[in-house]
Amino acid sequence: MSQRTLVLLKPDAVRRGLTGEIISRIERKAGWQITALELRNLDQETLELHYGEHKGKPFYEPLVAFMASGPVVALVVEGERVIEGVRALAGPTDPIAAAPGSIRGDFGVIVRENLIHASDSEESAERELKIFFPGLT
Ligand code: D4T
Repeated sequence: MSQRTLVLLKPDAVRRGLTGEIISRIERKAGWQITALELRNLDQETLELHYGEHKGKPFYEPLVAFMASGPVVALVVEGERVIEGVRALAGPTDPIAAAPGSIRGDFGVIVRENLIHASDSEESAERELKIFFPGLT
């Protein structure tokens, strides 16, 4: 089943020069295509829309500040079971719990700076793609 997902390489990934490494892991998956890619700074409105479900939680304000602390790379990736697949490449939210071999497991230490966001369901993908790439058909 071909799907489309939103991927964000977070400011820590950009600052640390890991975007090429992470994108190449995505590109190596057979048949997946990167159909949009942009380096951009995220404004407060975009971040509130994207992370609205976490508003009110103790980690929300520091999370938004971190996500606005430098540019991110936003990508659209398309392909067979790509929503589940990019989440598997990323590993779980806590990088210490993430298995070596996953992006978070290989490069991350703290939960907030976990390098990558990837949509977690078809509904999230649809919602998030509208926020980040509203021109997409
Ligand atoms: P994202 O949404 O960035 O792909 O991450 P996850 O899907 O893996 O995890 P999430 O939505 O639960 O968390 C969003 C974002 O918040 C940061 N975070 C999370 C944090 O700083 N402290 C916390 O305790 C949690 C749970 C990390 C990812």
